[in-house]
Amino acid sequence: MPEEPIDHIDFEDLNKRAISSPLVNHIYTADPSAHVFEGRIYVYPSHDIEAGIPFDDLGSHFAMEDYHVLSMDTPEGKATDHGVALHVKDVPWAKRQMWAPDAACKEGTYYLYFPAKKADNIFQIGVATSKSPSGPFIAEAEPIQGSYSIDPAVFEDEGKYYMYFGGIWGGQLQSYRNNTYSEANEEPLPNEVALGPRVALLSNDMKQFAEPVREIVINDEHGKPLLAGDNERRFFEASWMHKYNGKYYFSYSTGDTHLICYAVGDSPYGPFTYRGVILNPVVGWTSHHSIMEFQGTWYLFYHDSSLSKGVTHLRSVKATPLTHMPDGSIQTIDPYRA
Ligand code: FUB
Repeated sequence: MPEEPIDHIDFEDLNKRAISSPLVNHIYTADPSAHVFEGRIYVYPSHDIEAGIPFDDLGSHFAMEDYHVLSMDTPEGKATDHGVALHVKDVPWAKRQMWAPDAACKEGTYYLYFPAKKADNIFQIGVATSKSPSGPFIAEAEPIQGSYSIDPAVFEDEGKYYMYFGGIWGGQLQSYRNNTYSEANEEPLPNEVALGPRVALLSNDMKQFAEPVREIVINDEHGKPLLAGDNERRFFEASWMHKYNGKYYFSYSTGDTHLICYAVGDSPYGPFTYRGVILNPVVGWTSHHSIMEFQGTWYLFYHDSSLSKGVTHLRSVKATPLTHMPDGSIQTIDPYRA
């Protein structure tokens, strides 16, 4: 993930034009996964730090070591930082890079899902549990069997829990075909079908996959799968799922074109049809979000690098209302006013 040139940005002006402010400014936070638990909003973000690791296209400078949980009464309310919820040193299998997490609740237990690199530098996804939505969380000794890549997002539908995941480039998804890793595997050519995000039903105990991982298909308006060279629409990372009016909305980041897009389908497994852009580019290379309903209003949680004046790996989590239009489309959000 390359650093973008930032010397042309007037941050004082940009912050005046920003449609929302960071939820917290005493730490850097990113990749917000927002949920309503016990009547309160809980946000599970990455905790960005300056680890002094040089930039590269694999995102090695995203060298996060722990997670903090934030909570608030309302999306506009003051956020409480509940402190360290899980540290990499307390995860037996993980060595580095605690990237975008998510959380779920089942029968009074809270599950924190997170990707991290193992000693062999390969990402897997782990789970940790707590009796409180704010943690602290206790990690399982091993990662989820059959998991790979990054950015888990867990979605509950009719009593079943599905995990969506995957990310190309630094997220390593391009190394997998049919759920098997090989360094020889590469991103498809521009005229070939793009790699799809992955999904698997979770087991009853929420700690394993209950079925083989499936690849999700995202089609264009003609029912043809999006191509790898369609950088403005193809999946890159940051899966999220929400349900609206009986339809399944799969949203994601396009990575190198910096958009949050969405695609709509009739099943949690897809296929999904591309529908448009939810969030235009933010300051910073990455874009990552979640979508949540609170007291009848829908919200987009997202991040940008405005607080750090454009440092791509020092981001801040924000929230803004999101509008579903009568035709089922989502109104595109500009993170900064003109
Ligand atoms: O925060 C590290 C990585 O950056 C996330 O896993 C990606 O989604 C991107 O936001």
